[in-house]
Amino acid sequence: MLASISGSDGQTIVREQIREFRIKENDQYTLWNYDTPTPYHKNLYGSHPFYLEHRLDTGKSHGVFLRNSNGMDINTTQSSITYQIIGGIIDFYFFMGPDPEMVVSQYLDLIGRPAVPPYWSLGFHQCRWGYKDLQNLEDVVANYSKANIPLETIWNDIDYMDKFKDFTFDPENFPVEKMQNFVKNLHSNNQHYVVIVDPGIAIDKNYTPYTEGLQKDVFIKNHKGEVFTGKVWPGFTTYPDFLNTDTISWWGEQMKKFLRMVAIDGIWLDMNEASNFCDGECKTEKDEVKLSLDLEPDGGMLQFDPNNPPYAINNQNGKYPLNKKTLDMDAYHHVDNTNILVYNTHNLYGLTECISTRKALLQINPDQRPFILSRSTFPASGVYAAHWTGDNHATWDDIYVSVPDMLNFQLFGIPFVGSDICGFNGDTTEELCGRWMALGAFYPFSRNHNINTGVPQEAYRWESVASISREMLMIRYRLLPYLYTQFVLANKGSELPSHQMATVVKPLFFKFPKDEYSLSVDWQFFFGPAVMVSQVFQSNTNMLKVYFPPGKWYDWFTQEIIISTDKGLNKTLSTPKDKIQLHVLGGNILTTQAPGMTTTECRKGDFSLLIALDNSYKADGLLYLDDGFTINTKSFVYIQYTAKPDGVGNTVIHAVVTKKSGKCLDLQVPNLNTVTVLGLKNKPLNVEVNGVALKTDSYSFTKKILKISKLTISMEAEWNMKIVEAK
Ligand code: MIG
Repeated sequence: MLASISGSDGQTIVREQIREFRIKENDQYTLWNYDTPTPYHKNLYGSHPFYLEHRLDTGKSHGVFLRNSNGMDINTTQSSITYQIIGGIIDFYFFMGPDPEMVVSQYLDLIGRPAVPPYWSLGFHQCRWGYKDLQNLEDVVANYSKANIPLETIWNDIDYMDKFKDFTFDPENFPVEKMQNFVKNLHSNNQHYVVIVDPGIAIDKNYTPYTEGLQKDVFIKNHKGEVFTGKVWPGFTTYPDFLNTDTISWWGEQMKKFLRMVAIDGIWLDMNEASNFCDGECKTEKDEVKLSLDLEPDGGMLQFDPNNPPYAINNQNGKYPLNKKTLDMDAYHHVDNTNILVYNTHNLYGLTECISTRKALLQINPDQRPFILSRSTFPASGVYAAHWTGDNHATWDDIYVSVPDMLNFQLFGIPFVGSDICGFNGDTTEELCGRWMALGAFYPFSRNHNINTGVPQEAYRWESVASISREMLMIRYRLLPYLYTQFVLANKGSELPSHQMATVVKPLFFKFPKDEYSLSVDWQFFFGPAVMVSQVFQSNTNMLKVYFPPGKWYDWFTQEIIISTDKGLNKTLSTPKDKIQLHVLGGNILTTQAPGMTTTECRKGDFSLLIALDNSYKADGLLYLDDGFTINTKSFVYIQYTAKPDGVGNTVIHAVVTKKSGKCLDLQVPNLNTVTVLGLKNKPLNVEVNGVALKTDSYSFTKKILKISKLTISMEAEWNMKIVEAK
């Protein structure tokens, strides 16, 4: 998986999928989807043969995509990239940008633009492996509520299943009737429920997903034409052949029965690399430890052992056989009377499972945006699913790498991404978990999750963590209209030529393509176009060095101005455990909404505008509103805000509203109640809205902050505001 960022002129620096922001020189990147706890510099869950190169001398970027799903090694030198591919087609695409956001947008126009998430899925999620019974789930939900920390969604890992079988509930610990009731209660509190589904289907003649699947012939075959057998959580399993249309309809049927049983809101797809506890086929316990299989070359199709082709890609830095912890490469799919070897499709397994799952969910609820979270990804996965970065560790190193991870996936067209907050493997600590909850409040996908053997790490477990979680999640919730707008813009892309967006969070250099230092920063990021997030990634530290690219900045909490000159500014700021650094970049208009404990409640809050003027006293911003759940809705409100000097010393704010109405907007759109203007040149004398002067008690001007409140401006009609300033 390659993303990339480049250093000085012409020199290509790209980075690997995970843990590294830039591709290094004289290095090797192996693309082969693999299930392993996030390692350093090894092939991982997804493959993205795409890189972006940025050149500082011109401030311009371009992108290169090799559309190929086979295994490959990519080698870099100071001046070249060499692809060593073990099969498939060689189709190269070049994206000319010229700015980084445009490169990504052009790439997404080719592979498919990311889905707009359902609004609720932007809320905070709690998960863990080890919620062992319904009571356990109920306690977690109640504890969140008691602690006054917003919880939008409670998740179940494999614990809910009956003997780890897909589409079942354990009759003892998660009885269906009680689960129905539980989910009904969640829904009446505007909360949600998501469960894990693994691709492996248990081999058991009393299990209908298996027997129906056999009957419909939907499973991948081994080289002898028998159903391929591997081993995962439920024991021996088959693997659905998601390239086959019969499989897609069988999977859809299973999903339909499952969701009729319990009204689950979203599906979490794990183990879809596809992961296998055996190396290739295994039919007995003994096979499980076998390293490589004694394979016959496949009748004329390949003149070599497909698990060990003549060129060995550097699988797991050890040139492991291709079937290591996955299927045999001579297993095959059946597509339109043709057999297609897993050798060629391996990297597509997770993607095709997402496509089938999205199709299934859309058949069940045709008008509703599905929510799917996938571990394995390939170009286009973002069209169907969100992504979490897998099994990280509860370490200071891993909270840091979650930032470059998340930024990489913006380049891959899967902007809805986040890492397991507080860390998956190992025992988290109060201090780390607090820092992580604060950072994770600004992940596009915000979920706390850990392994069953780790210490419990829900946000309410420590008072200090509870308190920072409350505060930071409330900021996230306040910013939901702004966050949601970025997802819509990424989805619409070139439909909005003047605002062609592709990412939801951004590396600093996306906004400052000519600033040298910005290019090196992989520890800070932009949440949307305007809010820069910087967090401490060390134990026992109260001070944080924050880099400010050139411009006018405002502290989110104090609204104090920070001016950074042409060279940029490194400033050390006091950042104790109950704080994170958030700075608004001048030149932006942000729409916020009074927050509540759920996203549903948040949608009822009054709107506010935060107008952060730049050095030339200008700012702009976009807002998109719709019902938040209807797929491809034609009913929306789209607002373009501008603020600028009027030429005679006043500031004029203008909202241009495009409204497509229908009955989709689910509630009365609340009014705009408050406008805050930061960075005015002169003292305001009076404020007019649509030509009518406001009463003087409806605004205040202290510390150069103009706060206008008690407004009742409709979000659905054009308006303007004039701030008459002292000359
Ligand atoms: O073999 O379902 O990445 O999030 O908790 C481990 C149990 C399987 C790996 C996932 C992780 C999940 C775990 N799964």
